[in-house]
Amino acid sequence: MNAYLDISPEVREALAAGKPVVALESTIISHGMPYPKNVETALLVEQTIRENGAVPATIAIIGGRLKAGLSASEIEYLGKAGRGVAKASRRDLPALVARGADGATTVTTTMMIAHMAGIRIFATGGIGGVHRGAETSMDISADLEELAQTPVMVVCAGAKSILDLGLTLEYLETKGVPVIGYGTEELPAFYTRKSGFSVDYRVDSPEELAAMFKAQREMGYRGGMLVTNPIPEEYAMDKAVIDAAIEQALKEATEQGVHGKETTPFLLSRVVELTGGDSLKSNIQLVLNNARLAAKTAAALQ
Ligand code: PSU
Ligand code: MN
Repeated sequence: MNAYLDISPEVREALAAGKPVVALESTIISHGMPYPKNVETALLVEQTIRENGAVPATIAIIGGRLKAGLSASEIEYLGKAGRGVAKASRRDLPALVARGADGATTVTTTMMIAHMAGIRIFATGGIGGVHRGAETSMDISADLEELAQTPVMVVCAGAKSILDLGLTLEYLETKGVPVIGYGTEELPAFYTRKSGFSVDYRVDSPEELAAMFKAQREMGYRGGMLVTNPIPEEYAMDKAVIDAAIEQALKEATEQGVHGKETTPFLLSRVVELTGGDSLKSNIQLVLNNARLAAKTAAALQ
């Protein structure tokens, strides 16, 4: 057992009993949505996981401890602190742990800690990827490398077009990460159901997702699997509206010289502001939709 890891009693019992468990990230709470909607959403996502037959394990770093399974007051704390909590990627864990600090886990570190705890499925909103202009900035999210090396299934709503979606798919192909479309042949673009890019395989049931993941594991693959689940039609945004907000946010980021780990949180919060909260409603609904699919797939895997 990892000396730095705390698994909550509920999650520990579920894992020991072979019950389905779904991991959830905390960067989406501290950096991805404004308070108090972030806390309400995080708790609603946990409830949705339970209603669909699995146990939620929200992941974060608190006081230097790697946590799998948070209490409601820990979620409230992370949501209220917002951007005051460090965004923790793979390179940050040694410093945060040694210093006894707090950290909001990204897709990367949530996969790492889920795997340490023995959790195989993780639901979130969107993943990081290859940024637009990466051919000069070299800004490529560590999420892609983590998918290549950590055996966790990540259920998301695709990726936002703040990224270069074509290059993101090329990178995943090079790294051998299967990209699955749930009920679609097309990669969803987070706020919208379509991106113009194809996924590798279309799957139409949680059972088939579980079978693919099981085959990947039993063949001894090192890496994970990316499941992209389109936002429900009724909550999808108008493509022209969201594209305009993203272009504006990208322009401001360039003008203000935003770079490094600040780029993604800056773009996400500007898009929310520029769409006057509409994008936040879509964001919440797509996360709930992913939580349902992840819980059913975790149950199918047991
Ligand atoms: N994309 C989203 N919502 C998010 C993130 C990305 O649509 O909340 C967060 C996730 O935690 C993801 C991280 O792992 O941002 C990626 O950051 P970066 O691009 O700096 O790797
Ligand atoms: Mn980056």
